[in-house]
Amino acid sequence: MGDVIVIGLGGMGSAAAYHLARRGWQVIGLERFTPAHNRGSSHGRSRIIRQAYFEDPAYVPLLLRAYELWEDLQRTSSEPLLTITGGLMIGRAESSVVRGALHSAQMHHLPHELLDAADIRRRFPPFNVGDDEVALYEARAGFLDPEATVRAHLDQAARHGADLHFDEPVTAWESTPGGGVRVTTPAGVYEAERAVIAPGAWAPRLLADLSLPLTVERQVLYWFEPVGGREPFSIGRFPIYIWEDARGDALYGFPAQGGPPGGVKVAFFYRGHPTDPDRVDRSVHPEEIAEMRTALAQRIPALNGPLVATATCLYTLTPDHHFIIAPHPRAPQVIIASPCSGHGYKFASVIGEILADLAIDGSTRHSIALFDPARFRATDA
Ligand code: PYC
Repeated sequence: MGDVIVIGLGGMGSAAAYHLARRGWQVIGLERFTPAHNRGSSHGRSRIIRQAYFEDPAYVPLLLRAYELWEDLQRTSSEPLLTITGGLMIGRAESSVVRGALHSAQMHHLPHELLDAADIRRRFPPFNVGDDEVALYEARAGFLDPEATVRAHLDQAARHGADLHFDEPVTAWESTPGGGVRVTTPAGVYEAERAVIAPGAWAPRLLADLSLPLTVERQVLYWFEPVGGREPFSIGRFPIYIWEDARGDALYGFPAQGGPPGGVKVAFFYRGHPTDPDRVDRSVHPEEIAEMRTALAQRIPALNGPLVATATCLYTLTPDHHFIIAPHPRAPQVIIASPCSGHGYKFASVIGEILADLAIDGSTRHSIALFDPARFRATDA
């Protein structure tokens, strides 16, 4: 067994630290903030998980393994990590969410139902769908609690001997002449045989040598109190959903979760603005709230009640919205895992396993060809 430094202990890094430590490697974990903090991309109490993946059927085998690993992690935790609620991909029949989800469901023989507008209104009354809208319903969809899952991975990593450091930002890393890695923080210099770099929105800085075409965007999350009470939005009655409109814009949300901050969470998918991760405007502006209220008034009028909370979070986007997971092209002892482009959290458990495979063996049984940074070779000079 060897030693490995994991840079970034958010969704992906905490999972990698756990899988590496569980396989007997000496892990040093370095995180710039506190455990399960709210400054990056792994907070806000809920993240959708689903199998009929509209983005690309190649993600489905990874999702099936991610579910197994989340269920394993759940057995170690006293907090609820994964809640199955059912999920709807709503839009016109030709929308990318409906068409893509159906394609993945058919290709991978995933259980699903196709609902027309009348079915959607009857089964899920809060959705004010148009007559030309349909949905793919998937009973196995649900949500993960990102803060609780990060805590669970960190607890398990520590239980297997990982040495986890918080409030310790990495300022530089380099390969050593012996083929290892040297990592610098304000508190010291660390050396190990291997490293996993999972920096989320700090990837453009920590992976600057690769000139990856990445954009970091600020996104807004909203929690509204339903007008007629939460019952129609309760788990068991109301699913997770992604709802694409005729212009291709999407709204997504969750059932009422219980616990802070209260209300029912909803957000726009991919309606962010570029930002610097160290200078994010964390206040939410009246015009942003008005934009969400306009969407709710049209689509989910019963959710357009008092606004109880807002939060901002960060997406780190590639041009094609597929991930980057690979050995560093010029330092194969360093594994890079990032930008998950706003749809990666559900994969954190299996990405942790993949990162451990790559760090230890240099290869993985999982298919990760879609995530090769060489697809951006023109900019990877
Ligand atoms: O991956 O399902 C998802 C998702 C929805 C909104 C943001 N991510």
